[in-house]
Amino acid sequence: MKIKKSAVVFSVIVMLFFPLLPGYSLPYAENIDTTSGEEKQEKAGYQEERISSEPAVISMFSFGDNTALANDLIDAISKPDLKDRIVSTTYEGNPDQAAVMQTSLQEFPRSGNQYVVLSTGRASNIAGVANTFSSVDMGGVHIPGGSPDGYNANDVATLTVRLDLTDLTTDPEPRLVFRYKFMSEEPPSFWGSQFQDYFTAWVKDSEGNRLENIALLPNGNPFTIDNARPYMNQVQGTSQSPIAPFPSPNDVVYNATTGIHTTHLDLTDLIGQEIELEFQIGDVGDSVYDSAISLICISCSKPGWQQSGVNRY
Ligand SMILES: [Ca+2]
Ligand SMILES: [Ca+2]
Repeated sequence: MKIKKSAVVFSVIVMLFFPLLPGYSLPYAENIDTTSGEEKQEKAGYQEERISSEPAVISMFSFGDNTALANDLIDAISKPDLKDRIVSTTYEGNPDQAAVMQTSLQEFPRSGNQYVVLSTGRASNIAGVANTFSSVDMGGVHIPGGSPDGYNANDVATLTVRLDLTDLTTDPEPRLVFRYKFMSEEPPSFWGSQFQDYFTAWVKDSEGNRLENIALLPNGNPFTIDNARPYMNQVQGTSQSPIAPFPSPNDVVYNATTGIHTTHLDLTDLIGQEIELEFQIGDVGDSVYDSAISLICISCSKPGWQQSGVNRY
């Protein structure tokens, strides 16, 4: 079944990193982004046929206890001031969809020596060049209606850290910061399609209820294939045989990447409670063809990052 699916890969690279809280200097500048229905529908403009619309394996089961993996991932990207507040970590998904990386790719790691990749494919296989086509059905977690657009999500990888903010103070203003890059094999053929792979970072309350997605593009929209398009290299050709402009540096298998984005969350209103931060990546519409390599950058606490999301953060 996997073989019949001729099409596109996608993947997402998320580079996260958390400096945090007390003692953390507020933003200067740096950054930003420069590279720049559940029913299958053939849309005008498709340059290649995409045959599968459902994952080979619909799985909503757990992949078992991933506590050790979750701890490794969060530990790799957390600043000391964040580590002091960690209550617990969890990872849900195929374990091969997440990895701590040290190989220099896409300007990661930054000031530290490692970063984390969350992918809808195999996280350890992201290195390459844009015209390397790679796509994997990981038989991963399926979430009906799980994408920001309400489409079914497949090969979902979710990393969550629970933080204790009970003794946080307002001087200096407490902030949660992370940096990331979104990459995909979906462009260019599936821009304007239903294959809206996504990345979200939800702040959740102590009960685990989602409060707000704080991984937002500069215009305030969530990270999906179409939303991110204006912030990605405008790759040409097809998704399986892309042509320049490629991501710069051209060192991953993804056809298009955003620049590095930074989210700053003012924690003042959350003082006195425990919260969760949930990072999630998903394939949408199908789950094949991604040779996932997602990077998450961690552990470099470099103050002065200008936020690229909406101003309230
Ligand atoms: Ca996809
Ligand atoms: Ca996949």
